[in-house]
Amino acid sequence: MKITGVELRRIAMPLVSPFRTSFGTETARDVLLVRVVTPESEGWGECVAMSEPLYSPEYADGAADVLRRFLIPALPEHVDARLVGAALEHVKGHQMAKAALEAAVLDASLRASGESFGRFLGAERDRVPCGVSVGIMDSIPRLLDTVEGYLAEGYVRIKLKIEPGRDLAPVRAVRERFGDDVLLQVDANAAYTLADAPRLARLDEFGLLLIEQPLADDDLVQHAALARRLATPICLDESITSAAQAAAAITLGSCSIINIKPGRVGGYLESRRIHDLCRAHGVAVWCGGMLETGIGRAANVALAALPGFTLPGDTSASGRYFATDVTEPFELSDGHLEVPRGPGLGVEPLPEVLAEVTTATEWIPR
Ligand code: OSB
Ligand code: MG
Repeated sequence: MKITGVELRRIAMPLVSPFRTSFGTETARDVLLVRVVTPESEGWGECVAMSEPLYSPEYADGAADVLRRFLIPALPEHVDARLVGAALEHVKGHQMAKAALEAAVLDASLRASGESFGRFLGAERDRVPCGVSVGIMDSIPRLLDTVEGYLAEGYVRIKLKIEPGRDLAPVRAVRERFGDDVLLQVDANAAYTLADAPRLARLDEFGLLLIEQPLADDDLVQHAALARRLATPICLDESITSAAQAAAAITLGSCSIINIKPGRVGGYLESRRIHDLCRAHGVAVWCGGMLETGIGRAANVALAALPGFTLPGDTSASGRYFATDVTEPFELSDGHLEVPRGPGLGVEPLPEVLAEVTTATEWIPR
């Protein structure tokens, strides 16, 4: 497939409510979209880097820079979507930027051949069960109202963001109010240290599905030590940046569950390698989220339909994030989202919405 050029487009997407984690509060999503143009088709990729390097070292301006200067120029003139990863491998890091470019090339190529993302990846379901990630709130009554609303909408699993001091009380309150049957998990975004093990062990009594990324990104050995002291399974997010890191974490016993975010690991093909590895080792996986628009969501939902994704993901409906999505909205039905069936991602940006939210575009010819 010959690439004519690549567009980098920035869009500003206000969130329906502020999203607070242990690393900061988001009120809007500043998204970098990549559009690959070929003579036959075009393809879209969403870069999940946030505007500041607080969740990961990547950030949207940095991703645009590395795409423009190093990644787009490294694509061969005729590119096979399956070989994009290899063509970008000499550039270290920058997984989110690489993932967005690979996704756009894949989308263009699949649209040209008429195959859907899900079929290409090996999806075995036509819809996926959805969880929802609930930000840290100033008050427990507000948190309970929010959780109640999501349960009423049909979300099948609740994830509470936690941080030191805002952990035991919110979890206890949600259990007391909604009972032990609610699938409940927590996400610390690396806010604790191994010295907090006794406090984290107090979460054991709440029967959580998992605790996500309690310790720092590079603390695989300490996560293994923590895992030996907790009954609650440890799930890693930030620590898993590649299939090699996933293999190391499994070998060390750092986690028994992995959150797969395609952006964080460098793409959907690397995500599938992690899925295959985890499946072979009996490690459950689920699809994480980065507050994506419909573009990234379409691909995530396709990935989440692979057979090893045995836990509900952070693949929530469009309305969880945005009043108006850039694609036709993804809507929850009986706690599930449907996997798009059309060629490529099976969705595309709505031109009027896209124009309205665009803050900058840049065309990089080949
Ligand atoms: O740690 O999983 C995380 C959002 C942005 C950055 C990191 C995380 C999250 C979420 C939201 O938890 C997941 C989603 O609904 O997209
Ligand atoms: Mg997380």
